[in-house]
Amino acid sequence: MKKKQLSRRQLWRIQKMQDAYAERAAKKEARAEIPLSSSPNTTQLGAEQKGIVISNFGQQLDIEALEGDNQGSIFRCFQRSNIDSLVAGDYVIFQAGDPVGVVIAALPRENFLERPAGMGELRPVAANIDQLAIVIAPVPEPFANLIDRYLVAAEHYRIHPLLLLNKSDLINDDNRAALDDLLAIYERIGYPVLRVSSKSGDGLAGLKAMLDDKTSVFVGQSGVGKSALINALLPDANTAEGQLSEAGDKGRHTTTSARLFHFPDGGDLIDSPGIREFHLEHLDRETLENGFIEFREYLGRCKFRDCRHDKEPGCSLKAAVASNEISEARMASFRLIGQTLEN
Ligand SMILES: Nc1nc2c(ncn2[C@@H]2O[C@H](COP(=O)(O)OP(=O)(O)O)[C@@H](O)[C@H]2O)c(=O)[nH]1
Ligand SMILES: [Mg+2]
Ligand SMILES: [Zn+2]
Repeated sequence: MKKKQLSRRQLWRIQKMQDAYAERAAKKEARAEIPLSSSPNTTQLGAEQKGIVISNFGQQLDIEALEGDNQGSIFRCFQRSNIDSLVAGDYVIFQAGDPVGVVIAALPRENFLERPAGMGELRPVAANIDQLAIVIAPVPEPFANLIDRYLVAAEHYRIHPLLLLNKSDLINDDNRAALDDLLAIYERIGYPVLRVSSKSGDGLAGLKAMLDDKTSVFVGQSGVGKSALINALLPDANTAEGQLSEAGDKGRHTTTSARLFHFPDGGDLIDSPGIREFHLEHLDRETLENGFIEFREYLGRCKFRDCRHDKEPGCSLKAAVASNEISEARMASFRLIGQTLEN
């Protein structure tokens, strides 16, 4: 039974993707906006229906219908001016139209990612994200501190993290012990860890299963194989082109807006180079402390209420490090990130 359901679902996903590609290809200049003069003709708008934001181009958005006869089709839409800025992954109520429809309401978000927009402002970049795939590799050598920064952000934005060691084909006797030690820290505190290779295909089936039914974002330092992994999972390279290629974005001044993709085997990806930059500077100390999930049971137990878990006597976190309940490396990361906070 399960198997049959899965393959039906796969076929539906693939059909949906193919429709979307065909539509985009037909538009030729998919990025070119429909002229503003063609405002929605209210007499030709379809029924109100639920949709999801695929991408926001500024003045216009691509909305995919989630129900009705046109389910799976993508519609170019304006949004009513009383709606706050919409981002990839947002659920909306919209009316399809030709050439443009209209978004009439935004539905509540489960969560969202945001980035600094200058002047101390933060702007949402993607919404309703279930999972953050933090990609590392034997080469370039992983920085525990960077992993910990992503984890703090994931906890803060309430997104489930997943550690992905890509390039498992490059694991050898020289690097195996160090990689195992690093990953053991995260396995021990309860984070899922997967070893995969976009090159050999090793572990990709397990990864696909983890992505199924979820909306994921991939992050990690340059060169770890994020694009290679995403391309292996989203086989139609043409779709990915320009959207997933960071190289293509260098030297351009426009920031490519985040875009939602459907994996053919299930699950969604929200991607754009900008979405992979997580910022922590605006977080407060309490958020940072809680971002280290294994610290939580010790918080509030230090001798001093305002303990910075640094030089203070009677620090419960330092005692936990001394007794090996908290990893030394995680504690070092915590201190390092703490130094970068604005307040
Ligand atoms: N050996 C090996 N190389 C890989 C693998 N995945 C990616 N690469 C290589 O790593 C380099 C960086 O990959 P890329 O996807 O551009 O990384 P990104 O910067 O994280 O997007 C490229 O030369 C890839 O061919 C893998 O699983 N095994
Ligand atoms: Mg890349
Ligand atoms: Zn303390």
